[in-house]
Amino acid sequence: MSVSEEITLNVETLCNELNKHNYSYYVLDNPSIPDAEYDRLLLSLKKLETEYPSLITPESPTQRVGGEPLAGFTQVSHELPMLSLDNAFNEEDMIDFNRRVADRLKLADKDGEYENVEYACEPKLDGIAVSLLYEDGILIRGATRGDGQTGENITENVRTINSIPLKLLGNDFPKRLEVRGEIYMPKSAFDALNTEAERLGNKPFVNPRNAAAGSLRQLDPKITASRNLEMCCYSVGIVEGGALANTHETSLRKLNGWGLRINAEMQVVKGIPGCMKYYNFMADKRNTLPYEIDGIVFKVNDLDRQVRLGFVSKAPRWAIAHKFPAQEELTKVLDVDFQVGRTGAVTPVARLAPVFVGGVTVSNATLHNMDEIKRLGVMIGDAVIIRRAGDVIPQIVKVIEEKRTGDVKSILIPSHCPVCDSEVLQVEGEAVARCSGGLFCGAQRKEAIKHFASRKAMDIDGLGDKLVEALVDSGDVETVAGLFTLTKDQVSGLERMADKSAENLLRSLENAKETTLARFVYSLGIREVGETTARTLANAFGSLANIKMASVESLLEVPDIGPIMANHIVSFFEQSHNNEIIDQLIEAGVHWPDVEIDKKSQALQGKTFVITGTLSDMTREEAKEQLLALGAKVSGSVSKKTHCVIAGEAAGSKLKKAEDLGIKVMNEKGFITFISSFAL
Ligand code: 5U1
Repeated sequence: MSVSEEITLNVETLCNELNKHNYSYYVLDNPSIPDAEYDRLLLSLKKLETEYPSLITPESPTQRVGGEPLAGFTQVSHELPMLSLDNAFNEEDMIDFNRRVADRLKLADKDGEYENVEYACEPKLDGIAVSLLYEDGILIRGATRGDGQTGENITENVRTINSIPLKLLGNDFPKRLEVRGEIYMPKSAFDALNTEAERLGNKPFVNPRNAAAGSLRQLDPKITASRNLEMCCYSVGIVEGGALANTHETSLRKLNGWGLRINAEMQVVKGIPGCMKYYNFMADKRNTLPYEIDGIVFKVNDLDRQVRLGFVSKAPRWAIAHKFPAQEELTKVLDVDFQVGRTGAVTPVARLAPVFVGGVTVSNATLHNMDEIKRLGVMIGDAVIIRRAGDVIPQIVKVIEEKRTGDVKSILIPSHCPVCDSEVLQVEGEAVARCSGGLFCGAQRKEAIKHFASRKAMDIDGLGDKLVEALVDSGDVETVAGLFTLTKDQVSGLERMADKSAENLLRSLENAKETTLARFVYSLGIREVGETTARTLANAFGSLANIKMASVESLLEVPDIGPIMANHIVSFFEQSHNNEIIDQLIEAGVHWPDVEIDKKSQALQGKTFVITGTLSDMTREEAKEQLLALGAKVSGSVSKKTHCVIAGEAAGSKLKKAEDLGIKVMNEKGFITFISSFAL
């Protein structure tokens, strides 16, 4: 049956329209239509293609995942070698690099001063380098870098990556265009993949880079398709039958216009001062980015200059990667101790041979629980890779089994608490083992008091961890209520406690007596009840008496409270010793106003806000309090789920992301007006 021109046109129009929406969604992070509408268009295209299979083209959005798994990967010979980068590890290396560039370009004036060379800079993604070849705008081949000369043909797999266009947009692209960049796994996709691996009892991936590599080297493209990989382009190889631009930056912007993703953090700076400023800025931002980076790449921006500089060995003279301090290092497990937490959880902690990682010297790493020890297969004496990213506590990510000698020891959970000698129990179905000593256990008592005194709980100024430990060890304080019967003599009798500090502590204790219901509930340390849940409980029930009386059923009616939490809350208030301590606290003068249960506390229920930049009339914490009081959620990062961003002075990437995603933005003045409207 010959297909009418009208139908052919319909199919073409649908393909083009869907490809444009893909671009808005996956490359620009700025969806142009609702998901449901996209699905409807895709369905229409699928229907037409099923009816008229001759109209199916390889670049149709229905054709991202092909047919059968491959038998193996064929080799690809790169027409132009895929270069690697030289590394710089400090400012001195960067100064040397800049001097080499300036000398070769003969930029020094008669006094030997250099002009400030323009550099394009962007994060160095921790992924897999790949090449994409487009002919007449159609993706015809994807290949790994391999050794730079020969890589593997991974066309079927790259086709499944949504941020890689199967067909370029527009019509001013070169006839043959080879685009190079990094395929990577975003942190969120990595976390989801490992959570699923754990659920299925499979071995998790060590880091997003390994996960991306493993996902790309799948013979079955359907598996690659399920891994949520992304691609970011950073250079070109073959350019025939058309031109790019005069600078690296504008060339990348052209690629972006043709539908390819480039890094939103790219900037052009001048000289080493500009490079170092950018490097430090990104080092601070590194852990908030949605992907892993291991340094910054600086490239001479002027493309003529790049040609004049050329390359040596396998690396260009016009580019350098300034690496961040490694976040993973090799070390040895010297021993394992067991710590007892506030809820009695007995946590194994690895004592490590000290190692410099992520910018600090690390000698301990939590092992979480016995399941984690089993999962890692770690033993005392093992060589391990440890990872410390930002402020996250160091983790052991992998045991290097090849380095294991005969001299290793198994890690066994103690049968009795290392602090109070009570039995350690493992509750069926729970990964955590717990000391059964309850408040009899000195460790649990100390942790409960530290939590009670902490800033988001009763906020007792001057009552730090060391002081709590001293007060419990001396026997002056046994429970949180005991804090309020402390005398000046007792406090000043402690080692290194001056009279003045003792007076200050007693004053802080007096001040802390005036609190809020939410803080008080949080300070009790009920399992699973964090700061936000405590606030939710206070807003939903209004008084401590109501919370105490609440049944599991009524708790379950409160948003965000699930069955586990509800059971913990009910059983906490069923225990007479908890009620005795609450009574003692109230008797000692701890008090709070009840909360009026009204619609106000639910006004922003289900809405997520992000606060960014500097506010002048209030702190960000105060703005957060106001939003939480109205039932809103306050998040640290902007996503498609964010309802509104409150942007103060000098708001940066979060504001930009909100604007890119089309999310509502309020300045501080607007926010004050908005919040005041709920006070009526
Ligand atoms: N951001 C970025 N990563 N990266 C890696 N740019 C960049 N350039 C590279 C490599 C290997 O090579 C250039 C020589 C094109």
